[in-house]
Amino acid sequence: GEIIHLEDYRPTDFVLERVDLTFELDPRETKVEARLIFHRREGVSPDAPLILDGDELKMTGLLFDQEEILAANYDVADDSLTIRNLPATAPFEITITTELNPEANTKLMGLYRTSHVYCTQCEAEGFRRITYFPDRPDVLAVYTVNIIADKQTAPLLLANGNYLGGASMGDGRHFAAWFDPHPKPSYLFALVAGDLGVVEDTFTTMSGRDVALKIYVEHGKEPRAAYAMDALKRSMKWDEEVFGREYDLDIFMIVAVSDFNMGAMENKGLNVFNDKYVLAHPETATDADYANIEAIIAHEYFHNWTGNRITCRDWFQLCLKEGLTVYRDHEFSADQRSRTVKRVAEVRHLKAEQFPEDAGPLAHPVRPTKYREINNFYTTTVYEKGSEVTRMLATVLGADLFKKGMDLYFDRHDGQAVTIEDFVACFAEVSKRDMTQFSLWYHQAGTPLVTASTAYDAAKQIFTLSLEQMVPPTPGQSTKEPMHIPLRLGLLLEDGSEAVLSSATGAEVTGDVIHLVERKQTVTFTGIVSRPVLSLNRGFSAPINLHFEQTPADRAHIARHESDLFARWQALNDLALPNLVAATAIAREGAKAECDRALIDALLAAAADARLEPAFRAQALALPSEADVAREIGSNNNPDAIHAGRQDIMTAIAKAGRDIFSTLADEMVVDGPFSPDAASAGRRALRNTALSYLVYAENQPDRALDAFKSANNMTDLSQALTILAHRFPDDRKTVEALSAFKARFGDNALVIDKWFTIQATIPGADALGRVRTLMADPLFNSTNPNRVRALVGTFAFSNPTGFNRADGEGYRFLARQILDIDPRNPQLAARILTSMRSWRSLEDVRAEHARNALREIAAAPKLSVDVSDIVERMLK
Ligand code: HT7
Ligand code: ZN
Repeated sequence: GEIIHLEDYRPTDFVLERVDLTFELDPRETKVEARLIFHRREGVSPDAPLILDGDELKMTGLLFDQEEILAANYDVADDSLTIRNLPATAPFEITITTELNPEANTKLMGLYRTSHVYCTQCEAEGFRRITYFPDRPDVLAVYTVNIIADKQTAPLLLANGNYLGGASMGDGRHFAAWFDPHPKPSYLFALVAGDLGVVEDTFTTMSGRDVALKIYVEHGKEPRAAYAMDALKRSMKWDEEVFGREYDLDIFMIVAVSDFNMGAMENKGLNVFNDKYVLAHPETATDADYANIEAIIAHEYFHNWTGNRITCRDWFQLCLKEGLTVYRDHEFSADQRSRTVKRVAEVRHLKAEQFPEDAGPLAHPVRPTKYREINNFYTTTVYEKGSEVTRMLATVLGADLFKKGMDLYFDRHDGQAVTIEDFVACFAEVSKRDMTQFSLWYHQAGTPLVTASTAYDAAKQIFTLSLEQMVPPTPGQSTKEPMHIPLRLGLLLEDGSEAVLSSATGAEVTGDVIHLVERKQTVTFTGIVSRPVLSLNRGFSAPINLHFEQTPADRAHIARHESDLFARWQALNDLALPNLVAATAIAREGAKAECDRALIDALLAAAADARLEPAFRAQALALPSEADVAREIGSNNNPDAIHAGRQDIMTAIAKAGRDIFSTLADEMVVDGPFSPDAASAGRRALRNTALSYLVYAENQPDRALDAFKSANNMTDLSQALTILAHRFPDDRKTVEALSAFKARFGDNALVIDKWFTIQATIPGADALGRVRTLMADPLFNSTNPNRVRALVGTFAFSNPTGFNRADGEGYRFLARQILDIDPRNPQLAARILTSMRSWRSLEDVRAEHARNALREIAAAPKLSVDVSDIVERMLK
C-alpha cells in the first residue's frame, strides 16, 4: 500500500478498444476469458510494456493474437501482468484466462456469491480481481459479455447493456450474451447470475422510447419491490424534467442482494443494490426505510449521466460523480417530499457525520490529492460536503446559470473521463465568473468558522454586519486561504416584515446572498428602519460553523417569524445547544439541570403551531443529539455527562409540554391503510416524538407498551420498542416486547437488523454486555455486512455512553472486532473503525484507552491496507 499522488497522473500507454468477456460460472471454479484489443497510444515509446492490474488472480492462459506468448515476453505477479515487445502501431489482441473462486470471495469485491447468486462489485478496483486489466476509470471501452452457467441453479444470466441472445447448451448449462454500446470504465462492469424473481414495468422516455424496467429479488419477495419500482419511474421522469437527461439503453435492471459492502452500485444498465434499499413492506419497513429507498434508487439512476456517461479521470475526482449525484438525489427528494424537512434532515446528517470527519484526523479535501487505499475515500466529505459544494455553486450562480453550466457540462464532456477543473470550467464559462477562489472548497479541508457581529445605528438607520472567516488547520494543510462563502440572510424587522437588502455596501450582495470572500469583511445596510434580527446562513447556504452571539429572545423571534422555515429550525437548534452544554457541566458536578424558559416556550410554540407541517414540527422537537453536544463542547468530553444533562433537558421539556404532547399523540393518529407518503410519515413522526416526550414526563413504560401493542406498521412498532428498550431496558415488559418482536420477525433479516440496532444503542455501561450476548445469537452472522453494521457498527457509531465506557472496554471490544473482521472483509473493518475518528476530543482517561486500543490494532500482524491506512491516520 504505497501512496498514490494526483500529480503523478498520466494517461495509459495503450488504448483499449474492445473487451470481450466469457464467464463459465461455477461456485468454486469459475473460468474467465478476457479478449482485449489494444493499440499503442500515439507518441508512446515502442519499448513501453503493457502493464495490467491484478489482485489475488490465478492466471491459466495468456495469448497474443491467439498465439501463446514466450515466457521471456511477460511477467506475471499477484497484482500485475507485464507484457513486452508489443507492436509499435498496429492493434493487437491479448487473451487472458483466469480462474476464480466466487464462494471464497469474502471481500465482496470482484465476483462473489451471495445467497446462491453470482454477483460482482467492481468499484473502485474490483475488476482486477476478475482478470488482469487496465483497471482505472479513464480507460473506456465497449464490452461484450458471454455468460455460461448451470441452467437449473442460474436460470437468470445478466450483464450490462442490451441482451443479444442465448441458448441451451445440452450439458445442463446455458448461455447468454450481452452487449453494452456505451464505452465504460471497468468499475461499471456488472454480472449477475442465479435464480431470482422479477418485477417488471416500462417507462416511456421523453423522446418516446420504451425502456423495460426490471427489479430482481429473491423469489417470493416481488411485492416488496413495488415501492422501489415506483421510485425508479419517478426518478427517470424527474431527471428528464429537471436536468433534461434521458435514459439511453432499452433496459434498466436492478438486482437486490443480501451481502453488499455499501448501499448500492450504479453499474451501467444493471444496478446492484443492498436489498435493504430495495425491499419494503408496511409491516417490515419504516418511513425512514421508504425515504432511503427512494433516495438511493434515485441516486444510482442519476449516476447514469453523472458518473457513467461522464465519468472520473482518476479516483481523486470521485466527488465529480458522487458530490454531484448526491446533490441531484437531494433535490429529487426535496421535490418529491417537503423541501424544508428534507433540508433539515440533510443538515443534521452533514453535521453529525461530515463535520466530525472534517474536524478530526481523517479530514481531507473534497478533492483529495493523495491516498493509500481508495476504498477509504468513499467518505461523507466526498459525498455530502461534495453535494454542499455543488449546492453553493448553484447559490453563487443562481438557478439559471447553474442550469446553463450543467447543460454545457453534459454537452461538452459526454463520453469522457474528466476532472473537477473541467466541471468548474463549465460554470466559469457560462457565468463569466472567475471560479478560482470558489474552487478552494474542493481543495481545502476543514469546516470554515465564520464569526459574525452586528451593530445598529437607529438614528442613521444603518445596520452593520462584520464577518470574519477562519479555516482550521487539517492534516497536511496547516494554513488556509480565505474562501468564497455564500451566506443567505434575512433582516427581520420588529413588525414581522423583512428589510430590503438592496442598499448594501462592503460585499457583493445578490438577492438574499452575501458573498464573503475576504478574511474579514464589514457589510453595511442602509435604510433599516428598526433594529433588525439577523437570520444568517439561511437554508444552510454554506457548510460552515457559525459563531454569532445572539440573545435567546432574538433566536426565539427567528424561530417564530422567519419566512425561511429551515432558519426557524436552525434557531431552535441554536437555542437548545447552550442549554445542553450547560446541562452537561451541571451533570458533571452530579447536579440536576434546569431548562431555559425561552427554549421551552419556543419548542412548544412550534409543536402546537398547526400551520406548520407535522414533519417539520417533529424535526423542531428533536433536540440536538448527544454527538451534536459533544461537537459543540469540542474537547475534554464526558459522554456520560452529556447524556445525563440531555435527559434532564428532555424531562423538563416533557413536563412543561405534557398537555400539548398528549393532544398531539391523539391528533396525529393516521387512519386508514398504511401509506408511505411524506405527509403520513410526518404525522407518524410527530406522534412518535410526542409519545417519547410523554414517556419522559411520566417516567413509566405503559404508554410505550400500549403503542407497541397497537402498532400496525413498522415505524410505530420500532419507535415504541426503541422507547421501551432505551428508557426501561431491564423492565420485564421490555424484555417481553423484545422477544415478541424477535419471534414475529425472526425470518426477516432486515427487520432483525432493527432488533439488533435498538438493543445496541441502549445507553449506559451495560450496552457492551448486551452486544456480546447478541453476537452469540443464532440470528447474528458475522459475515453479513448488514448484520455487522446493525450490531457492532451502531454500537460504535451511535451509542456514545455504551461505547465510550470510562474503563475503555468498548474500545478494546471494537479493536478485537476489527481484527476479526479485517481478514474477511477489510472494507467493512476499515469503515467501522472510523467510528473512533473523534477520540481526541474525549476527556483524558477515555482518550488514553482509545489510543491504546488503536495502538493494539496498529500493532497487529497482517493488517489490510484499508485498516492500516485508517488506524495510522487516526494515531498521527
Ligand atoms: N458508487 C458506488 C460506490 C460503491 C462502492 C465503493 C467501494 C466499494 C463498494 C462499493 N459499492 C458501491 C455507490 C454510490 O455512490 O452510488
Ligand atoms: Zn454514488
